[in-house]
Amino acid sequence: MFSKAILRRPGKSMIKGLRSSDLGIPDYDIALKQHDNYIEALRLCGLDTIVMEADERYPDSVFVEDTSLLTPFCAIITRPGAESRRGETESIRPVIEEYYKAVYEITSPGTVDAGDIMMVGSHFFIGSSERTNREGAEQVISFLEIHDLTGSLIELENLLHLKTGVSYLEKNTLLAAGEFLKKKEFHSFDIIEIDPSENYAANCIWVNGNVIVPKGYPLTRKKIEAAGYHTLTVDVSEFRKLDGGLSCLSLRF
Ligand code: CIR
Repeated sequence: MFSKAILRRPGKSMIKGLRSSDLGIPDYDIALKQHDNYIEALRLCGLDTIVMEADERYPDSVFVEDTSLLTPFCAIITRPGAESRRGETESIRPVIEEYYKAVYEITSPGTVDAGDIMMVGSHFFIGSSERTNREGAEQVISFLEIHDLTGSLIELENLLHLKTGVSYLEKNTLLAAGEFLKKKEFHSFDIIEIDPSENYAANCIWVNGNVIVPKGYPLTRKKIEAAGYHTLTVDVSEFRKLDGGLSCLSLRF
């Protein structure tokens, strides 16, 4: 169970955020409303929300998930793979230090975006991607092992981050799309398969028995409900334009 979430408000500079799609530039006012609704959904799931002010220096800083990995026993501040995002970690550190005694940090030449890390109980799957390199992943694993946690690497073929295509919904259940449907590492899980027309919805978040699903993906929502979960939906269309999903917008712990 989670009790808290850390978030950062989107800044006006988000319109200059990194993006690989042709979905257009996000509308800042709509993004703010969507962010309000996202915070509300987390609260409805029982979380206390710690909301940092926007940081206009970093257009992608609303995607706070990438800046740290929060586990039950320790926190790891990352070293984001994109040069333009490196400075985002500086202001997250004091917030995390309020809640964690054991805080580690990834150092050069390691790079890690925590959107590449999926927690499954005491094991952490780490996507090896354009943002997360082997050196960074090995540093993560060595910090986890200090606390009797484990980690393993998983190669990504096409996606930005591991959790762009797979989400753990507890109860040994994965929500998975595309390249993750056939990964040998995931054979022992019950898999809820994402219809290719709804690939974006592979990034959902489990929060205390509920699953938050992006608005506009009815097939996925139905499948998750059929698997016995209560769902909530939040529209995150403006964050999608920057390749961001539901998980990227908070650090839940
Ligand atoms: C980026 O390219 O870094 C941002 N525009 C999107 C980050 C999304 N984060 C995530 O999937 N964990």
